[in-house]
Amino acid sequence: MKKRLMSRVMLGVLLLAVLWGVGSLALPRSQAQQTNLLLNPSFDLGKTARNGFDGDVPVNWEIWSEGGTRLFSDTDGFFSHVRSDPYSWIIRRDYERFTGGGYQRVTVEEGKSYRFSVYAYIWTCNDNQWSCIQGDGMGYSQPESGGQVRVGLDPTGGTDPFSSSIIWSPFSAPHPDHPASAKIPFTQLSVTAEATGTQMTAFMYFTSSRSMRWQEVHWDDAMVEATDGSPAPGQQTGDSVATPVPPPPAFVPFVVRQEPRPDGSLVHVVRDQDTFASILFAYQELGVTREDLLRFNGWDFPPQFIFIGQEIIILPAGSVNTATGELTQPLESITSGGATSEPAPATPAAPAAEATAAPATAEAPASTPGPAVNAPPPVGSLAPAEGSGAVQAIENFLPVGSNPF
Ligand SMILES: [Ca+2]
Repeated sequence: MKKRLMSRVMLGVLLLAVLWGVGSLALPRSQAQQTNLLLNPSFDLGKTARNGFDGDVPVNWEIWSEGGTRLFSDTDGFFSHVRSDPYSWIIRRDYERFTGGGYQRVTVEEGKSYRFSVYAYIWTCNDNQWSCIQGDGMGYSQPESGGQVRVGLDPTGGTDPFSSSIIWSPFSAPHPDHPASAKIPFTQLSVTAEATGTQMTAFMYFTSSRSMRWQEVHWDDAMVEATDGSPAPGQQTGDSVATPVPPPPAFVPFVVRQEPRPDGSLVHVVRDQDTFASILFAYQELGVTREDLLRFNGWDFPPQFIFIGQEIIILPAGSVNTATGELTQPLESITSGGATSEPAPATPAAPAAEATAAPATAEAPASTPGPAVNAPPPVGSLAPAEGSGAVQAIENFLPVGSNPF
């Protein structure tokens, strides 16, 4: 009798042990589903006003700006601006460069390592007809704003975005090109840090170096999770839904700046592997913008093809001191010399219908502002006319993220 009782007790203990085992096995799985320490990580759970800022801030998040600049903030539900429905977080300021972002503090275990990741894209533009409005069906963000983003973790749980204790990711400049009917691709940023106390703060950081008419950053799908300290996978890589990871800017062939001409103009003769963007980059230190290049050359948008030997006007005659290579007058006076493009006066602006195969070309010099320089050869149609054999077709838009800015 006693023996049987004992065996029943043993069986019960065994059963309990098994159940306990199953329970403890199941526990990590349920914990794994809750590893995101952030509240409202996808910015989808409502919004609230904040003093000193226009619009609303997603609940559970705080907004910051350098110098207390009054930024506009909101949840954005426009379909192409969202990575996870229904909203992303948009922070913007028009006509003025800014530095700002968001943050949230989370409770952590001291000494443990955590990873903060979030998706972002930047949209900065000056060109109301093309980049901002998608006039040719392909809008693009203009990286000449110097707009860039990074993410940080303050292991001490502080809330000052300028604190030296913050561990930052490298800067990234996700300025996408995208067709009007598609979602804009987001790029993931991440950073890992070890907690020095029981709280950590996750920061999103945007900054630009040049004012543009329209400048905004979108954030979506943030996460703070404990890690084992290994390097964060996917750091600085593109969204898997988007195009493959673009080559870093260093792979874009370097364009050598060319000497001014005797009339004080700067004209770039296209060489093998030059691209519109890399040419622009080569002269960027003079302050020349994408818009300037388009205007000086009578283009409405970057040419579909450029050709070896083609002359591209960087600055019109009289702009550059031929001895020193420096500007003879402030760039603003040069670029506004003939006609300003801002209020869309009598500048070219070809109707959208014409802007398909042959990108606004040879006729334009008549309305090209600024002093007339030796007119560049027309970009012409897609079929290269010269039979030199030295003709090189080059794409106008670099793949997402590969602009060398
Ligand atoms: Ca979302």
